[in-house]
Amino acid sequence: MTSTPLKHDLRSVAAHFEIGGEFLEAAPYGTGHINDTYMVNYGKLEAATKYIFQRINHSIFKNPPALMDNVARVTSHVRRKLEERHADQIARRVLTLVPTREGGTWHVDAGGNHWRCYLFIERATTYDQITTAAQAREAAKAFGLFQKQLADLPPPRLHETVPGFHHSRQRFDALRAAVEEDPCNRAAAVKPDIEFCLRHEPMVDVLLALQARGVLPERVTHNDTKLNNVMLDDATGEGVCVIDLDTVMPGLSLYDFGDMCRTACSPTAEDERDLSRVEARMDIFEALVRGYLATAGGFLNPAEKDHLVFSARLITFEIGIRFLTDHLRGDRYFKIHRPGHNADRARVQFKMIESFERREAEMNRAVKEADA
Ligand code: ADP
Ligand code: GN1
Ligand code: MG
Repeated sequence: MTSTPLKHDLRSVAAHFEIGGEFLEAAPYGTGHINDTYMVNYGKLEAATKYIFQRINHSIFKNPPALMDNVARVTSHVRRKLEERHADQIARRVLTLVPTREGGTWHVDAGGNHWRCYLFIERATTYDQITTAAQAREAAKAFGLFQKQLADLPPPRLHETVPGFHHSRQRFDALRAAVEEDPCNRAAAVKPDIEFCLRHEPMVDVLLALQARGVLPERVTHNDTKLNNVMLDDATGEGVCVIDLDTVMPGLSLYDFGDMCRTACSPTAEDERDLSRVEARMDIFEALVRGYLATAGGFLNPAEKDHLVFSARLITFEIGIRFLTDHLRGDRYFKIHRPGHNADRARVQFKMIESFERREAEMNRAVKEADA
């Protein structure tokens, strides 16, 4: 583990949680763009027990108690389902919140930061890029199963942890406002990217209009199904656990399917600088459709199935818009690791959209065949 001083004092945070044994060490973990995630080891080094600690990013999630209420309800519901069917290794199939010493699910430190702790899921890995169709199928199966497990979540409706999170019209309008204000004088340098967005504007209203007409139903969805939010079993490759539950809330099934395509279909990471490497892989798309329909096909309605291909373009567009907006606003939302990082990320999304557009007929065929 690293010896660089950490941004937070994990030893004192961890003391507030119901964990026995001796605190050994903590280190930053993962490549998420939003929260601060740490792996913390307890016990003896040769037989350490690992935990995941997370500081919830409260400038994005304005109501951490409501968010934690969602997470607790969702994880208990999924756990109950697993218990009912006598599933094996339940602690690896659903996130387990470790309680605080006061019996709550989060701790607020002196700086007003909200912390939570999960059991560490062993012998499984998250991938920023996937290499095989089997990985794509397993990931999509796991996200589809997650939607299915939550289809009968009892009321009340989950809290909207970020209002309008997938409201693509609002995301587009926010981009337009950022272009007009241009607070960091960056718009001129990304003119072709802005023009790309303006040309694609009509896309942003399509699913919202279908939802307003009652054609697409509201469901409980994950809303952030990028590939590194599902853990694949190291031994079997199975999509063993869906993680990063901060955005689980009411949404459209297509938001989840679209984001899987956005992150899995390109052979590159989402911030690749060599755009010639960015393209939509059809073997991966087919595997995503098959995996997703294997678990979600039973409850999706015909309109949802008819828009699977479109959702890949729309969600890729929406996230591209968000990266570009953040670049124009001075990188205040997504963590960046180099200048221009968000603009690079945006361009990968736009390149993917062009590739999805070229392959639309093939993609439609893949859905028809998988749904036959
Ligand atoms: P962010 O919202 O910042 O993306 P995540 O909840 O996705 O945060 O966590 C970041 C990374 O930490 C994940 O991609 C995963 O690799 C790892 N991780 C998160 N929770 C667990 C867990 N319970 N067990 C093992 N690894 C985890
Ligand atoms: C963020 O938290 P993380 O890194 O899994 C973002 C998603 C974006 C994604 C782009 C709460 O996901 O919406 O699609 O980055 N999460 C939030 O990589 O905004
Ligand atoms: Mg994540």
